[in-house]
Order: sequence, then C-alpha cells, then structure tokens
Amino acid sequence: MNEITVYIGLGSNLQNPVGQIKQAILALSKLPQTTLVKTSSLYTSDSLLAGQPRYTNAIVSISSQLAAETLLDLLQQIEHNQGRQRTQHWGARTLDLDIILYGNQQINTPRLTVPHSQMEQRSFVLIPLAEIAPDLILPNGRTITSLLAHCPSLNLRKLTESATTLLEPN
Ligand code: ROI
Repeated sequence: MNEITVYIGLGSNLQNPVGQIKQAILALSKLPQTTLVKTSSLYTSDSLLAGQPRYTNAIVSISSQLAAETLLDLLQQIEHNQGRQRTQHWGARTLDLDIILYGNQQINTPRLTVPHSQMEQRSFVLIPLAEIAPDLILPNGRTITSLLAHCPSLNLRKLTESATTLLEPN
C-alpha cells in the first residue's frame, strides 16, 4: 500500500492546552494504518483573534495509508473525544486538528482544503513545521523560510523540547 507523509497541526486554548495536545499526540500514535514519525516541540502564541486565551500548538508528521477524508473523519473523532464543541467558527477550543499537508497533493473538496488555506500566514504552523521538516517545499514551490519572513510573530515561544518525550509515561 501507498504510504503518504502527512503533516497535522494541533492547537488548543482551553482546559489545560498542554494536556490536550499531549493526549491528542497519543491518540494520533494509535491511528490505524499509520505510524507517527515526528513531533515538534510545543509552542505558545497569541490568538489571531483578540480577547482569546493564548494557544498551545504543535505539528506532527505521520506516515499513513489512510485516504485524506478517512483521516479527517478520525481527526474529528479525536477532537470530539476531547470535548470539542463546534459552536462558533474560530471560537476558543479544547482541540483543533488540521491536515496541513497530505504528501504533495492539492485537495479541494467541500470538507477539505489541503494544503491548509492559511498555513502560509501562520507562524504557529510554520515554525513547528520547520523544526521537524526544515527542507520542506510546499506544492506551490515555496519554502518555509521564505513564508516566515512575512508572518506576524504572535509572540510565539517554544514551551518544551520535542513532544516525543510526552509519549513516555512519567
Ligand atoms: N491562534 C493561534 N495562535 N493558534 C491557533 O491554533 C489558532 N487557531 C484558531 C484561531 C482563532 C484562528 N487563532 C489561533 O482557530
């Protein structure tokens, strides 16, 4: 079967965000037909929306045989299991899981836009992505470093070392 490298963005700004991200990475490591490859450090940053709590974000890469929309279903299940309530668009949330890149594919369906439509403007996506895939080139030919030059910083700070250690019991 075809293995595709997929980058997933994780974000939380409610109910112990670090714990939410840690629990989500554990859930991602258990996805069927999938191996967790790399996990970035955790980062905190201001919300793009004024008045919201700061977010904790990370990026993981997986190698998966799952079709993009099947993967999306499973990500939404994980969000749901961790108490995500879809009330308002861009509302504060316990957990947000986004497919950032699915191999080199461009996907445009009613449910899914890949590469993620706003990744190029988001330091909280690009910086952790650069940490685990510094040489990545997007399907449109751009590099992460070229995009970062134009991103608002959102006071992004690294919270921890690589989140892989988060998978180990302590
Ligand atoms: N801001 C940050 N810093 N991180 C996020 O994950 C995030 N997610 C959102 C909005 C409200 C756009 N702002 C964010 O959905």
